[in-house]
Amino acid sequence: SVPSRPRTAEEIGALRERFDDDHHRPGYHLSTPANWLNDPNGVVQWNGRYHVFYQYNPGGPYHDTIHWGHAVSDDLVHWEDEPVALTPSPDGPDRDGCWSGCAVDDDGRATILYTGGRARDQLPCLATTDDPDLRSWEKDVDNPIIEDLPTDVDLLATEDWEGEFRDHCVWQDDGTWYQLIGAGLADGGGVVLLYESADLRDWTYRGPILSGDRDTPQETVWECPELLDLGDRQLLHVSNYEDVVYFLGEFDGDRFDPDHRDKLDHGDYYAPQSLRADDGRVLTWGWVPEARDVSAQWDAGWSGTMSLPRELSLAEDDRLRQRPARELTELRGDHEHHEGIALEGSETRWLDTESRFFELAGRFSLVDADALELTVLASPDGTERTPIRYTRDDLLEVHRDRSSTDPRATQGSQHMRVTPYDEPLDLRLFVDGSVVEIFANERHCLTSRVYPTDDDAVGINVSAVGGRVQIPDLDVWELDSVW
Ligand code: DQQ
Repeated sequence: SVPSRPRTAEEIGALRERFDDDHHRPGYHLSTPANWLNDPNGVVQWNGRYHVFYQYNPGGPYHDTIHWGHAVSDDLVHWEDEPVALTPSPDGPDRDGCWSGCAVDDDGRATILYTGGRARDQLPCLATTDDPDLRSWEKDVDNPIIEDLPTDVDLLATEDWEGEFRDHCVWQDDGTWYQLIGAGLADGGGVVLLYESADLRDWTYRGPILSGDRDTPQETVWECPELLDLGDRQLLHVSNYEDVVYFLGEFDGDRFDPDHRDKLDHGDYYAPQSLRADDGRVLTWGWVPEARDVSAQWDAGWSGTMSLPRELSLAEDDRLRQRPARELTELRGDHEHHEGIALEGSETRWLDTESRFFELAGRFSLVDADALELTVLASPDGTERTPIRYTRDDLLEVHRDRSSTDPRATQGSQHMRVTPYDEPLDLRLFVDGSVVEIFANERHCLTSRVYPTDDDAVGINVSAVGGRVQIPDLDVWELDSVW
């Protein structure tokens, strides 16, 4: 007999126990109780509580018939599983999936705009709730609320879709609602389209606010656009199938004029979404996909996790600042502290901490060395290890060739440039089961997935490469689980 699907928050939460012995499961990153997770959706602080919904397939660890999963937190650190919030309606325009969307406050009523998928259509849908816990949602009888693709722009049609047209960022300004939708253009290039409305239901198409380079293959579609007001400047980010690209610049109400472009994260990170907290902070989560093949995901029984919540703001030089949310220091447990570590030649120093669940914070200076290596998840004989290398060329590289002996784990290195900075390099690193999330100089992020097989792959060491290295401060804290 087929077991009935868990429905209450308790039943859903109980699914987690199945993975208690899985040392690749994140302990303090927001994750699904089981099965598949991708994009964060509808992130909002509502009645003081933080809600993160997410693309969820309760049927298995693969992307299909997407629902909206739901987790809630009082402190941004500890999370509770909630019942599934949105389920595809068999006769509805979201029959094949409730795809990504956002939540807004419509004069006291929580309202979601999301993409409904049915056959070759993907069109905007709306749902509302008066439930203070945001558990039960009512879909609008007039869904899809935008019934047709815009006609004065030629959108890319594919084998799967009438037009690549999805994902929503919605805000209100002076009584008018504005909406961004991600899309692809028929003659090439991703694009962000602007709509406006008086009531969140009747929408008028205004035009593209920014489009991508039509000759760059990975710019075919821009998914999950989001516009953030960072005070003096605005930030627009889009996910282009490979990376999350952000632009800093100015939005004049019609067009976005960018003057700086970079990636929000240089590793395994996609389709982020942000909320404006009651205290004014912009807090952002991104989907951290797996970097192992589908058979390994199937065996694991779960796939995907969220990044840590990140605080986004403008730095003094008007560039983007990204820091882990300050609340995360609550998780800090056993602590190891060092001052003035000096290493020479190819000297290696092992730390006392042995863990898969920790935060490391330090400052690192290449005195005359070519590089330094901070190695995590190292087995005692070094068979498995993940070196994070900081080089004289201002690169930070995560080397995954030795991270796992499992051939199903993705190998190869990931890297990012860590300028501008003031020496020494300031690093905060979070290791959580199979997640390595790095913040450099409170600006640049790289999130990586690694899957050591050895239960003893818990060592941490630092070493110099070809010269002297100084580490003025180094702290390691073991971190608790948040579920
Ligand atoms: N994921 C959703 C889409 C979005 C994509 C489907 C980005 O709405 O474009 O699960 O990862």
